[in-house]
Amino acid sequence: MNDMSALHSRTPAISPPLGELDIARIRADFPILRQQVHGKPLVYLDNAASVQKPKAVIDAISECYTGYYANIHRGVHLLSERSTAAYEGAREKVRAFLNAASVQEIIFTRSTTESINLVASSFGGRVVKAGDEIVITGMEHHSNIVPWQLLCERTGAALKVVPFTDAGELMLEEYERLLDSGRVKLVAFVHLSNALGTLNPAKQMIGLAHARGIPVLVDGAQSVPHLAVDVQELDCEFYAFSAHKIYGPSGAGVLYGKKALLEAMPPYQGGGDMISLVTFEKTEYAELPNKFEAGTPNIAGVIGLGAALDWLNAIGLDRVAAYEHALLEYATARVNEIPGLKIMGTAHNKAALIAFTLQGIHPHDIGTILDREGVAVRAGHHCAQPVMQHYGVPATARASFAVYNTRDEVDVLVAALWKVKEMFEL
Ligand code: C6P
Repeated sequence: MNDMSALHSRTPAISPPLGELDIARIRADFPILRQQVHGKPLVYLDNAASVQKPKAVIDAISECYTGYYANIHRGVHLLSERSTAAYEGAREKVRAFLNAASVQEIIFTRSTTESINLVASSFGGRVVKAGDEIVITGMEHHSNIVPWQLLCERTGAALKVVPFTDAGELMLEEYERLLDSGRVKLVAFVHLSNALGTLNPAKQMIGLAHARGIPVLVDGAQSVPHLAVDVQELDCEFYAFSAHKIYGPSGAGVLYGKKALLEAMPPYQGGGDMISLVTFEKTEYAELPNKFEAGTPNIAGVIGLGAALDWLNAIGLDRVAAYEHALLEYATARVNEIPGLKIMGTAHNKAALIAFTLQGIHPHDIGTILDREGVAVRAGHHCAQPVMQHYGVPATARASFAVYNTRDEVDVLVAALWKVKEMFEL
């Protein structure tokens, strides 16, 4: 596609040594960043909620709709063939990105949320019975809590929760103790916490579950834009993420699942494109991955996700991770200069974000004043209310980073935080 050839022709220019990225060049790919808000240059630090989109992604979506859009898997006409090829091409890009063994293991959904609900409903509905247990952690997003609670309500199973320390690290001895009950049917945990920034030891946790024959789902919503993920190396049974957090559009998501498990699972939803034969007596389901993709999917969104992965691959996730790590260290040191500022989540292994409170000032006031300075952060419970309950706070403010953020922007954030303090001390 044209946008991709344009991207690849730019690629050689984005190749300084590891960790040294040409951020000005990367920022130039994001039209939305070139604006002022309230008369100040936009400093977008709400990337964990949703990240901005590079022009390559916007162009890929626009080209789909202007050049070759049609429904997929159905038509014998040229546009349908082209749309199908682009959509299935994106599936291969996701497979390669995760290093999955087969495209049959890549299911397109609407989001991380839908991917987890799919597993809870289809896998959970078949495997989980009264008296069984599901293990999650205390730092989950609501998307990785509520689907399991619904499953437990339906089946009579129980939800068990791995606690975490005040630093925001999981208590792994408690995790092992919970796994040892002999009743656990599935473990589901977040790879990178959206409320703390903790990077959990996924490989170790999966190994501990597998040693007891327990399958594992990993919520990768926050991790995929910040670190390279290899599902074969991790050996997890399921891995879920959303396109909109990895420079792609909203409304498209991914569920990776091991083929043998997906084959044994019943469909999640019924409808067009997920069958091989329908009669009123009996319906036969389509092969993977179509069995789990009922109805017309988000065709242009999935194609946009493919373009996002091309864009990110052209930079290289190792270099993204090294750059963002240095940026996070700088930001952590700078915000720690502010008296009364407390960071929630000081785990040894962290990435991508800083969640904090400022003594005596509500996080919503922090967010509102920062906005007047051009700085976009999220203030609230971040859909992780149990994390707020752990620290006894209703909310935190959260600055979350993407590869286009700079030290200068961190300096603007810090200056704006001093302003917040001044306003409240008057
Ligand atoms: N977190 C945040 O501001 P969806 O909405 O399905 O794309 O992603 C849900 C989700 C699941 N797991 C984790 C760890 C997440 O961070 C999120 C989304 C956003 O932190 C919006 S609440």
